[in-house]
Amino acid sequence: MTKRDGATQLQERQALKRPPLYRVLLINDDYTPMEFVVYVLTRFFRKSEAEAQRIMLAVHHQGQGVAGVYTREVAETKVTQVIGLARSEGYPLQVTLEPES
Ligand code: TYC
Repeated sequence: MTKRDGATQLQERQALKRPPLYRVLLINDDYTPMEFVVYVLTRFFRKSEAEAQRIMLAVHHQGQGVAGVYTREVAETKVTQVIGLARSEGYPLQVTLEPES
């Protein structure tokens, strides 16, 4: 059997490796309406109404919570879109990324 060279072996390992994942975190504040946060969770993070309510209340009581887990580009796009919508409505909602592990 033909032995692959070092560069080819490296490419093969990287093709098998999972991409790094990032948590999108919602941060609590005193001004963003609960209804808006629930809407964001259903629209951008594809949560059911019940799950969105649960996550929103967890953030409200605990200060932050996970909206979803995605690859870097997808997570960054969601942060940009959610902050854009929040600001266009005049809300201070903060959304950030953190590496999953
Ligand atoms: N604390 C807000 C309120 O009482 C609701 C809220 C929840 C805001 C989650 C932001 O990420 C948030 N209206």
